Amino acid sequence: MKEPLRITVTGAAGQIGYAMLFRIASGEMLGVDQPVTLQLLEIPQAMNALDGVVMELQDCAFPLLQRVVSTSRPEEAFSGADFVLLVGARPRGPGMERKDLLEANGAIFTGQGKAINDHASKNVRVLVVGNPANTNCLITLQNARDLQPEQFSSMTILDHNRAVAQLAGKTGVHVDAVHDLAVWGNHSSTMFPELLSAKVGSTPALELVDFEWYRDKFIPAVQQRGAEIIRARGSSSAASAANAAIQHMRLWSLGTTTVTSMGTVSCGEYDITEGIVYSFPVTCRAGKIDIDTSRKLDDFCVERLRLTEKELLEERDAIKHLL
Ligand code: NAX
Repeated sequence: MKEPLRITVTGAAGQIGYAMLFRIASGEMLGVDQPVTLQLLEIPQAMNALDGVVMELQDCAFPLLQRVVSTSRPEEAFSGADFVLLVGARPRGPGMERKDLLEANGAIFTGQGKAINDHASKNVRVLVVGNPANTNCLITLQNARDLQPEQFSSMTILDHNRAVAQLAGKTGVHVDAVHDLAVWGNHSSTMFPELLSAKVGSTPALELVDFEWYRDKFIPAVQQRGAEIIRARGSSSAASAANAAIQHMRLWSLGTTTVTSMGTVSCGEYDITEGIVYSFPVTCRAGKIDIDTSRKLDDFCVERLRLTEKELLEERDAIKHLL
């Protein structure tokens, strides 16, 4: 039997948390031979709801689940953590400007970055899901001074999966046939789902779809998919987001077989400003995220890459006092 690994989930009583914890405990994230301890963080007002979630976890009698810790104290939640999923965040309230949202979340992720630095395993891997995810990730890694920036990533695999599904639907193939697609930049309406390198089977995607569909239908559909789900469901995507977070951590720790998309700190790849957290095409091996630097980009792509970079630079400017 392997030693249990400690997995921290923040916002554990929220809707993504609820869709995620049972799958992690059943082995879908780290494998069916890997015992886990769940360390769940919530704000004090949500501890009652979290107690209910813990009871349900107990009632599943999961063979891999060694222990569940539920707490509102970050130092306890991050203690010895091997994997951290930062899901809890302040939602945008009525009349709240983007700047206010950045500020409110800035305070949360500053504190959590410091607590991760001081209490988690030195080899911890941290995924930021809570929005604005890229900039929250930047704040977290900047406040975890003793850890490496490569230990932090933000989630865009949900956007990647949405793009794969749209292209597969349009070309009438199963999602398995779509390869080498990538989502670039910010997890926001400026993200750029790119098809120039994408293939359907062995055929370049842009030989199968019109450029007008790509520009005017596909890109906006992926960018606006979250809002479309809110309109239909009355609340934001939860099961697909939880699925993406589990997939992100599994690929990061166990490795990829094809290119996917993850937010990671830029070292100037594709001339993207160094130090910001930007979604790139990536592969993972031996627990490391490697940016695929081999892509050819045309003017259309470069313009889109710049647009979403500009938004991230504005976000960074708005919270620069926290870095
Ligand atoms: P919910 O509002 O259902 O749950 C959030 C939970 O976080 C709540 O239970 C709340 O009490 C808790 N929380 C708030 N502040 C906290 C803190 N300081 N420490 C610990 N817990 C705290 O939201 P949910 O639908 O679960 O979404 C969570 C976050 O994911 C949101 O920020 C959302 O915008 C973001 N998303 C990100 C996605 C991505 O692709 N990166 C997609 C899905 C999702 O929209």
